[in-house]
Amino acid sequence: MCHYEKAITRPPSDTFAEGLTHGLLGKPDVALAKKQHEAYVSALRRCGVSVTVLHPDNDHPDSCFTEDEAIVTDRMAVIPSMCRPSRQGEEVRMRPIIEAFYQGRIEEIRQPGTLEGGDICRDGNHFFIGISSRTNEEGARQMAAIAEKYGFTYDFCDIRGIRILHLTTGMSYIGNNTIICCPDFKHLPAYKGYRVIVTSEKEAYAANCVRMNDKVIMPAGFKGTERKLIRAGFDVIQVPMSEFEKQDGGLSCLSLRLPKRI
Ligand code: CIR
Repeated sequence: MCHYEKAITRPPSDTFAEGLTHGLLGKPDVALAKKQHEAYVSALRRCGVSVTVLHPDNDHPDSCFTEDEAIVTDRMAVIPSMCRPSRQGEEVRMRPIIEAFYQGRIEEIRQPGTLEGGDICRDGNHFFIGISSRTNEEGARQMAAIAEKYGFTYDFCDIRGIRILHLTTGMSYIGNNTIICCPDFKHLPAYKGYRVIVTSEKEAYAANCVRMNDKVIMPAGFKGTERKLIRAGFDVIQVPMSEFEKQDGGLSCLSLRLPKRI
């Protein structure tokens, strides 16, 4: 499991409630979202990570979901090609921040490819590349070629037809050869050889969590999943996520996590 040293986050802006959402959970409370974001940053710091907190971006209501704005590894970073018009431009603002860390080792996904960072999950040397309503086949192919160029392996995970936004909405790699996923993802062929923890349908939201050094950060309020993680030997920290869930965002979506040795 790689060690993480830094994370990049951006708090929700005053326009947060205008972001994209399926809308079934109601309007988010922006003030509460800002508080929950502070708790999230504290949780990352508790894991020994130095956290950069960027200025909120009122022009992009979904810009607190920084995971979608870049793919960062120990070898290179990839600037994605955002699919939805209201999110286009977020990756442009993130680029110089990433460039400061990667000094030239930057690749990009080009149109007609689309790819959002939330469709990328990584286990060390191996990428799971989601093909979804946001990441098209061309974007996924470009990402696979970049992965190979830097010595990574990959599997495609086609989640079209499953009503889940991004790959990481429904799965996380949490170290110790273990994947946690929602019931809809439990038969993905790419999971062969992994230990798989499946959440209940009711707790599907908790399949999005983050392994940060020796801890797993998960959303608060999912008792069954918490028990499963503890039983599997993980040390769990919980963070309230209700206002981000209303905007279809999971816990991993709120940060870019930079491994040591970049
Ligand atoms: C969107 O629909 O783009 C945002 N409201 C939520 C993005 C969540 N990001 C993620 O799953 N990686």
